Amino acid sequence: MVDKVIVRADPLSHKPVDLWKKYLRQGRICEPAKTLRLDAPIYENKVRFVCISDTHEKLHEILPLVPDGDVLIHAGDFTNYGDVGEVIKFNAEIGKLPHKYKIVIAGNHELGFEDGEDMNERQLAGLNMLGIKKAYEMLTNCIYLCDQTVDVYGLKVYGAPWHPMPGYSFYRSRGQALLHKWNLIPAKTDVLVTHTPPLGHGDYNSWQKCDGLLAGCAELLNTVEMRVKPKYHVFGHIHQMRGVTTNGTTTFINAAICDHKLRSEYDPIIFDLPLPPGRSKDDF
Ligand SMILES: *[C@@H]1O[C@H](CO)[C@@H](O)[C@H](O)[C@H]1NC(C)=O
Ligand SMILES: [Mn+2]
Repeated sequence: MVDKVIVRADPLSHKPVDLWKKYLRQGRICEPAKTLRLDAPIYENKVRFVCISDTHEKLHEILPLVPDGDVLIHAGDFTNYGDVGEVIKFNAEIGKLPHKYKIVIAGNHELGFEDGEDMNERQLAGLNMLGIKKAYEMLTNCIYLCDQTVDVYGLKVYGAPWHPMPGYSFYRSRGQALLHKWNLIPAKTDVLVTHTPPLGHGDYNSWQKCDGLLAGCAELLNTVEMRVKPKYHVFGHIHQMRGVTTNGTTTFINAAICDHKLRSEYDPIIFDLPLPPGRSKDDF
């Protein structure tokens, strides 16, 4: 029997810059990686994933630029404040895209999406007027994941919104509190979707000083590298670091669409995963 890997909170995780330097000395890797061109042909035996994140109410501006594919992933921050009107607008816009599966997680800007969180009067008034409890229940044109897995074409996609940025929805402190959330990710995950980057990949944040410039989560990196080992890890959050990196095994995708001034600036990022052997897309 194989022992279950247990990831421990790193005592240095509240000092991301020092910790990342230590990890690099210990042989951790972050290198730029290649991506498919957006016009790459789609194959019958491969599932095409199309990744976007941080559209911040600008999805309508990029709708014509989102390439076709089998699975669309949105890694959070589709609104600015989680307002009911913004959510309704996003739901209508994502409904126009052709992908068979559209997977969405929340980001720190989806205020009010966290169960049990204090909502402001305005949010509560808006929701009560509509006679619903939670804004995410209005996401009828996509699959909303919060600490959940969805099976697409026999591949397991897991989504989680947690991040270490205080003062927003889904905030948890670095160390044990975030690790507690990452411990919910099943080991057999093929594609991991989080809002926050892991430490060291697509997380250099020149616009925020509180974390000493590296915004990513060490416990998430350790969970990815030591226990879950997904083929792809998709995230956003640090807009200006949009791009693709690898540690040699897992590919890390920061799929931000907006830049730091919330202009829709960057292209979607795509990748393919082989269909499980003996299956065809029509089986699903
Ligand atoms: C990269 O991540 C994989 C998990 O997918 C892990 O097994 C491997 O050790 C990591 N590589 C490095 C250099 O840390
Ligand atoms: Mn954002």
